[in-house]
Formats: sequence, structure tokens, C-alpha cells
Amino acid sequence: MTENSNNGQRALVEEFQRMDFDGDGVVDLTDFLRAPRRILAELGVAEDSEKGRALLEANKLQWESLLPLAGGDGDGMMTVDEYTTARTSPAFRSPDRPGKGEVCRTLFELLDRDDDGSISLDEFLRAAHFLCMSDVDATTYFTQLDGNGDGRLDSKEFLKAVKRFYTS
Ligand SMILES: [Ca+2]
Ligand SMILES: [Ca+2]
Ligand SMILES: [Ca+2]
Repeated sequence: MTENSNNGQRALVEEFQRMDFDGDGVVDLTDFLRAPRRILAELGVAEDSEKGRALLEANKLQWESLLPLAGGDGDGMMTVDEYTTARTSPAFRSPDRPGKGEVCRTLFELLDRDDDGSISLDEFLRAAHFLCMSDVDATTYFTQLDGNGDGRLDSKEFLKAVKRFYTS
């Protein structure tokens, strides 16, 4: 095994442990939805608002597409091994995987408070508090993500940030 895949493996285990909030060694839908729920709470968006519902629905869809990839026993939960299997399966990276695009899109729409189709630094900083990033770090990160340097994140630039949201 190369060092890279070892690191990748360790990162996935850590990702799993962060997700398994109640620490019972398995991740179920409740654990999985904790991250999006925390984002909603942090942004002060109600779970039953249009954007709130869209985000949670997209995450449910993502969960439902992840479960079969885990090759588990169909109990609706994932152990760390099952999670690693799912996340490293080629189908996970497929751009057509159900839920993938929806999660990015609904998260983008959630952060785009003024619905102008882009995320401004201001809008980004609200989310950064959720990530426990300082304003300075978040501003640096924003600049890195802003590939074309126009001071706003379009949905494509934003994609790069999504992984971080989900593993924090
Ligand atoms: Ca759990
Ligand atoms: Ca905006
Ligand atoms: Ca930009």
C-alpha cells in the first residue's frame, strides 16, 4: 500500500469518527444528517423552510445512494469498514451518483442568502463560523477558492469547498 492510500484511509476513518456523533461505532441516517442540521442551525435557517428541506432531502438521497455501495447487511447503518468501502468505491466518484449534485446545489443555495447566484465573502464568512475558522483564515480560503478572482464564488468554485463542509 502506498503512503497516499494509507493517508486516504486514515482520513476516511477520521471522517467516519466525526460523523458517528454518539460514538456507538456505526453511522446511521441521524448521524449522517447531523452535519447539514448543524449548518442550518448555524445559519439560522429553519429545517422546514424551503432551503432547509431541500438540503436535508438531498442529504437523505446521498445517504440512500451511499448505503448500497457499502456492501453492508442492509441494516441501514454503516460500520467504519462499510463506510470506507462505500467511499472508496468507483461508483462513489461517479458524477451521476444520486444525491451528489443535489447536495452541492442545495448547500450553495443555502449559503447564497440573497439568491444572486453567487456566494460573496460575507455569505461565506457566515458559514466559516460553522467550520470554526477565523475570519482571517476564511478570507484566505475564500481567495483560494475564488479561481477567477472576481470576489465571488460561483457554483463551480464552491464545489471545492463542499468536501470540507462535510468533514468538519
Ligand atoms: Ca452512531
Ligand atoms: Ca449571494
Ligand atoms: Ca469567482
